[in-house]
Amino acid sequence: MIAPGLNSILPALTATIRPGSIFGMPEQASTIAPNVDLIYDIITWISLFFFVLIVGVMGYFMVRYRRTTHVANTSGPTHNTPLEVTWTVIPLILVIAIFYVGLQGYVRITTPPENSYEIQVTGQRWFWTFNYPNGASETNVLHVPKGRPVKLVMRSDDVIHAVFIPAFRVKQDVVPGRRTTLWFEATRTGDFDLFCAEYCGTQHSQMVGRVMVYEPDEFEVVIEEAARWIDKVPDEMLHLAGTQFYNQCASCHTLDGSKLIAPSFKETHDLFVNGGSRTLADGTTVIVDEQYIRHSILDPLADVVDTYPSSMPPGIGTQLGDHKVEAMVRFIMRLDETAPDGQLKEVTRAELTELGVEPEGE
Ligand code: HEC
Ligand SMILES: [Cu+2]
Repeated sequence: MIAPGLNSILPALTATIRPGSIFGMPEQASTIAPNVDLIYDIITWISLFFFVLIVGVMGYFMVRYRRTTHVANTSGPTHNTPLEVTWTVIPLILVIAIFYVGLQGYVRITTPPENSYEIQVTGQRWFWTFNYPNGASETNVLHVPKGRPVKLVMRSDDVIHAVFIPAFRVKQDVVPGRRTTLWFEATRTGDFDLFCAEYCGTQHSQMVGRVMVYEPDEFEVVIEEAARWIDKVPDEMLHLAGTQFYNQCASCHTLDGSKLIAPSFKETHDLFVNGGSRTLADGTTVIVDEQYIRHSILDPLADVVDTYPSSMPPGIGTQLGDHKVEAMVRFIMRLDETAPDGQLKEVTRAELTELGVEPEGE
């Protein structure tokens, strides 16, 4: 009777026991992921086993020893040495085993291999910047090679953030005034989620990125391209290149005139076009010209617009570098082209580097 039932249950059970698929874990895409899942599964199974055992026995005793008229009321046993030794020693062995496996995993997760590829990560409200050894800088997109250890060296420019890549089973706080590291080795190419896992303000839930994993040779190409594409944009297209960096400003500056914590770029643009001026926090007035816009990006703490907080990240201009700052200045000056009707114009990097080239034979 029992055998056929077991025959169908067991394969189903072993299929779910396979690390990664049980208890709703996401796909496994790093070398550490199977180990993390294994220890998680083991602990959960042990917990489930004892939960069923203890609650089952409790339920049984409740019924078996319920208060009836036929049972004599005697005082219960006070002591049982073999039983007490058993329920102490078995959990002790289990807990020591879990600690041992957990410690091993912890040491592995916190010790990046010597030959790791290093990427600098900056967390800011509310986006991620990834800087590569070759000078490439990407916002919210982390490119990594498959099959090579990658070490993230992370810092925050404002509050505490945390990098969390579920498919890699890694998570690490990013703390102001401190450098934290995190490493992983991706085992599959593809495109995975990256979340900020520390509540960091009103738009915390928007602070999401992607991890793109490539074959090593493809990675080299992608990263070269990421470092050089802006230099290939023809001068007359530079304002459109700004569309690629606007996501670094989007949490504070809108394009359609609505107010977040900073003036909308539409407002700045309109002032620029009409030769308008701004009253600053120190009471002085300044014409909104190209110079003013550039200065506002390069030195956010100077020229603070009246009634606004001076909360623009001070390092943002340095991080962008001259070429991209120039792109942003023109992006704002020509907002009617870069964001017509308050909608960011959709252009790809490939288009930007080819748009300016005259079609051959015409
Ligand atoms: C964390 C919020 C925040 C981010 C991100 C941010 N800014 Fe600002 N920005 C402000 C605030 C607040 C002001 C107004 C106070 C001041 O002038 O410093 C401002 C002012 C400005 C001004 C002057 C606008 C005017 O109308 O006078 C410019 C230009 C500007 N920012 C450009 C940028 C660019 C370009 C980016 C992205 C690369 C950016 N900002 C990212 C908060 C931000
Ligand atoms: Cu965050």
